[in-house]
Amino acid sequence: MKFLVKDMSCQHCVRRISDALGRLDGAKVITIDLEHKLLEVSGHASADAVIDVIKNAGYTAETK
Ligand SMILES: [Cu+2]
Repeated sequence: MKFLVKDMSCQHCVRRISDALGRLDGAKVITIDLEHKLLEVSGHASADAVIDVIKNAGYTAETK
């Protein structure tokens, strides 16, 4: 699954988002492309669950 996280702007954001997703069952971060604000996640977690976790971490994600 790929997501666009428009407000991910620095390594601090990357860290926060990957930490938050690390606590979501069934989600594994494959890549975080800070330059293009893209996030790739694998696993059985739903896109909605991933978006929720990112939202709770203080960011806005949409499927890409
Ligand atoms: Cu940041």
